[in-house]
This record gives sequence, C-alpha cells and structure tokens, in this order.
Amino acid sequence: MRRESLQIGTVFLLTAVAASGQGRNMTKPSSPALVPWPASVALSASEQFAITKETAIETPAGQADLQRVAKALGALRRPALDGAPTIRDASHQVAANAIRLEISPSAQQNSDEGYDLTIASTGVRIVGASAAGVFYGVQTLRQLLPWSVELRGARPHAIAVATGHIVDRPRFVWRGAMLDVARHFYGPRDVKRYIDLLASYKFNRLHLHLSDDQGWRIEIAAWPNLTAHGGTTAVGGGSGGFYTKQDYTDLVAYARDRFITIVPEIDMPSHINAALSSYTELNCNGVAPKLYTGIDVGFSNFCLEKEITYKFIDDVVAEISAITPAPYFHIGGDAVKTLTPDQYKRFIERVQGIVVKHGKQPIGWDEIAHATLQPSTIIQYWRPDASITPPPSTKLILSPANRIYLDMKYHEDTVLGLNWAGNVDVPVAYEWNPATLLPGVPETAILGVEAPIWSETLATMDDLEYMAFPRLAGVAEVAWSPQEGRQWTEFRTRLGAQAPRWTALGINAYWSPTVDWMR
Ligand code: TNX
Repeated sequence: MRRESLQIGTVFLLTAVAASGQGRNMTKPSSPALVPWPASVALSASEQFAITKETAIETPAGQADLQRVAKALGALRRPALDGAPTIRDASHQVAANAIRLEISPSAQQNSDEGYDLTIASTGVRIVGASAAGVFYGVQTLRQLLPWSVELRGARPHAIAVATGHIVDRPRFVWRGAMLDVARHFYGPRDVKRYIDLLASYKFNRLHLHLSDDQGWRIEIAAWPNLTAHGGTTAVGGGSGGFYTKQDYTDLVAYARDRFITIVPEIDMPSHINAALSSYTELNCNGVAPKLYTGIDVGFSNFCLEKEITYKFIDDVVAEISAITPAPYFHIGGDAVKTLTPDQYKRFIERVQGIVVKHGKQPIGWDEIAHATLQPSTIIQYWRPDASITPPPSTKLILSPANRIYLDMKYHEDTVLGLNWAGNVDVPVAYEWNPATLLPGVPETAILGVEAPIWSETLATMDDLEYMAFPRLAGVAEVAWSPQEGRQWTEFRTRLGAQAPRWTALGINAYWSPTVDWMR
C-alpha cells in the first residue's frame, strides 16, 4: 500500500500493530480507513480507548443541535453495547471515560464546519467550530469504530479506538448530491435513507429535482392539478407519486438534523411537460399535451408569451420558498432545444428576478450563463464540452457529467444507467481536481462539487444504491479532502475497507473490480 503521498500536508503516524511475539520489523502498519480523508491525522494503534457501557456522552447544556448529535452518537454504539448511554451536561471539567462534544471557535481553521478530534486512553473529545463540525467529528469517530457498529440489533463486542488527534475541515462549502425524483419517484423513506448515507460521508447539500416532463413531485396549493394529474406517472408508465408539503417539510427537518440543506429545483423553461399536461391555460395553443413516460429531453417549453406562465412560476416559487429554509432555488434552465437564444435569455432573466423577489439565490444549469446573471446567481456546470466564461464574481458548482454523473454506466456491460457522457468507472469519478477542471475558473470561484443521479433507468432504491456506491464515496473525498496527496492507488484501499460497513447497512453496492474490497 502506498501512503507516502498522503503524508504530504498531513501528519500521519503509522504505529505498528504489535501482534504478540512479533518484532519491530515484522509489524504491519495500520491505517484508518477514513473516507473522506481528513486534513491532518495522527493516530497510534499502540494505545487505545475502550468504549464501554459506562462511557458517558457529555454535551454543554442548552445546545439542542449538540444534544441531537449526542443522541445519534449514542445510537451508534448500541449494537455493541446494549442500552442507552448516559448523556450528561458537560459543565464540569473533562471527566474520565467520556466522549465530550463541544463547540469552540478554536476549531475554526477558516471553516465553520471544521473539527478537532482527540482520542486519549481516558476519553474522547470532539470540538467543532459549529454543531456541524461536531457532527463531522462524530462521523470520523464512527469510521474509527469497528464496522460491526453498523449492524442492527445487539451483537456485544468490545469497541476500542486508536488514540491520537485529527484536525479537519472541508475543502469546499458545497458538497452535494442531486436526486432526480421526477423520472422515477422516490418516497420519503428512500430519500431519508439517502440522506443518512450522504451525511456519513460529510455531504451537506441534497438537491431535489422536483419536476420534469415525466412528473411533478411537490404539492402546490394554488395549482392542485400539478400533483393530482402531473404526479401520477413516471418513466415507463409507473404510478408516480409526490410529496405533500408536510412530507417535504419533514424531509427538510430530517436533513437539517444531519446538517444537510435541501435545495429544491423546478426545471424550466423546458422539462415542463407534466405541468403543461396539468393545465391547458399554460399552453400557447390552449391544448394540454398527454403525460409523457419516455426519456427524451428538450421537447417541451413553457409558453413564453403568456403572462399566466409568469404568474404560475411566481406561485410555485413562492410556495416552495415558503417551506424551504435554505437560501437557494434552482430554476433548471438546461437542455432547451426549440427556443431562440434571445427568448431563452429573456426568460431566464425574468425568472431570476422572481426568485430574487422571493428572497432566494437562483441556481441554474450552465446554459444560464448565456443570460445576464445577478451577482448572487450560481451556475451549476454539467456539460463536459461547455465552454463557459462566468463573470468574475459568479460562483460555480461543479457536476461534470463525464466524472460524477452517477447515472452513467460504470462500463459498457452495466445494465442500469445511460452513457451519453461516457462510461464512468470508479477511478474516473475520483481522479480529478475541481480547481483545474475549467480553464479560467480558479478554486476561489468554485463553491463546491455535486454528484447528480438522474433516474430515467433507475426505478428502485436498490438501483440508486448500485449506481451511487462506490462512486459517491469518491466524490465525498473530492469535495472534502485536500487535493495534495490524493491518489487513486491509495484511495482504493480505504474505499475497499468500506465494504463490511456497506454490507452491514444493506447497501446494494457495485463491487467494482477496480477496488480492493475487504470482505
Ligand atoms: C442531462 S443534466 C440532463 C437530464 C438528464 C441527464 C441524464 C441536465 C441538466 N440535463 O435531463 O436526466 O442528462 O444523464
């Protein structure tokens, strides 16, 4: 295993695991299988902290966010140590045999998601720059615990953790995943499971593609037929589905508790057949098209000349914005095939104004760069061949289709998925540097990275998991870890060590032969 390169910029003490009777030069280095790799790691396997039934979890009183993190941590050690741990107020000095969670600006290091994790033989201390930082420290600790903590049901065994110190912070503030719930609908249970998996790899954004030609997936009170009719089907003619406002609000809260921000998207002016089919008055010719269950793109458009189109958009943006605490609203804007450039530009500029009026920051796929953008508008880059020169202050989210579209096939024999951007095997999704992807777009202009999963060919959670795992873990590292020292040949070993965890969690992963799976 090659580890040299990762030691650049990190302090990594490989301490021998002293198997009984073995001399110094017969010992084997142990390295923690952390994904994403932290900014700085110094661990020693020669001394350990044992988590027992008596180990308490301590948090300062009155911090609801931290109490939730403490509960989640408590649940994590459950399979090994039956019964709930004591969660107690940490107003006193650091106690022995405790895992203490706290917030302090000292863990900041230029990121309010940073944390400092210290494991001593007497206890653990996680100091975050914010509750999110503490949460990420807990996710790191989770990966240092034996994989069997991921099992459900009590299976008593010892939990021992190597002692040491990890100082960590993310490279990018936007570490996203996108789920297309329009081509096939995924209910709240599936979305929550995806949120759980994302959170464990330190993602902090989930972009929901809530409408497309094949389905409208969110209740809008002023336009009830959108879901009553527009939500009733899916690609291939399935029965579709939609989120009530309550479902959506619950998802937002569930995600927030895991430090993930939900970003809603209503794709326009194309990808809008489900809405056109639901309301005759939205069509230029006054005739509603049939619901669509195929997988073509770019054939439907809003009627740009009718004022009711903008009234409709205003209502939709207003209602979704009212139940979205995040400051973002994604307007799509991709794959428009039948409008003139000028029609497109004027439409995007007008809709941008509507989003800003409702207090949100617009986001759009990279085609929106052809319009005059407001300073707060974010461009989401996706087309591998697009050459875009964004205005100097404009921020970008990078979703290069030929790298991190998780609906692309792994190789030519992959049954699921599409391949219009090529086959994307696991190393392809990992081996790239956001800072050098686009000429003229420096790291400072990049908000972060987001991995979309389009669902034309993906009908079930098993399908989604098969396409997301293992690539999603690679994307997590692209978005979180320092570029310096990132190398596939080393990563594949840490990635391979995730296998027993994924199996314990019941993840339907694709066991790519490019990875050394630990089984
Ligand atoms: C392109 S990505 C699209 C989607 C498709 C996807 C399939 C983007 C902004 N538009 O409508 O679902 O390809 O990979």
